[in-house]
Amino acid sequence: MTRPEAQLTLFGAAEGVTAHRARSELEPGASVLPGFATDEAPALLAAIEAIAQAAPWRHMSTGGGRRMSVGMTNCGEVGWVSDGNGYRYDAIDPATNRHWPALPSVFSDLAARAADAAGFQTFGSDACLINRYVPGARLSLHQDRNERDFNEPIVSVSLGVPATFLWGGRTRADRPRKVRLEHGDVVVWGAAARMNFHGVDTLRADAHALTGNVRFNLTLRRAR
Ligand code: MD3
Ligand code: FE
Repeated sequence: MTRPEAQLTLFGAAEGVTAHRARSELEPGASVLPGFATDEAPALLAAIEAIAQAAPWRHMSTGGGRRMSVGMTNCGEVGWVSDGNGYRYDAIDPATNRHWPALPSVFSDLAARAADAAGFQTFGSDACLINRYVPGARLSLHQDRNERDFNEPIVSVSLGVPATFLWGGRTRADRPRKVRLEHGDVVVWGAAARMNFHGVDTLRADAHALTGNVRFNLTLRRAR
């Protein structure tokens, strides 16, 4: 949703280092909210740590049977899993045979506020995929198509080491644009942008005060 008057609004921490980066739309439906999650980052990171205690990091297999370099876990009603039988959302964590940990309100509240700021006033998340990148990890170009309703946006939160996000087009052949995503940045992906191909370039060795050499990415979704 394009709201020209909002383009001048600064989001995120009032005195934060990202305050000079204005909100922007990558294209209609994809809104970047620089630093929107910076204040909550310590609480988000603590929640990630607790979730990973109950549902450990794992490297899932792609459809082709290759081990993904990104470590993953989930929280919420269902979690995204990939195991060679394909990709799906499952209420049970195959690594523990238990339900995934609950979606913390610090995740779902943040996602609702970000979606609202981007023009999606009714978004309620029920699942969160948590990605963990160490130096050398990457996520190849893909679409997110396992969710039930593609009219619902996805809210992503970047934490820790910055990454080069690859923003593709409607087909795999469209050459991706490079977008730097930094600690605290939130992006809301919906409407016309929801089915675009996207990925993450190989993470370089770097250090962040709160995460060391790691980048985390949360994607808050309405899966069901
Ligand atoms: C655009 N994660 O988990 S977040 C993913 O940084 C994923 O870990 C990346 O792609 C990461 O599926 C990128 C940005 C993102 C997430 C979901 C999208 C962009 C999207 C869904 C549709 C369009
Ligand atoms: Fe994705």
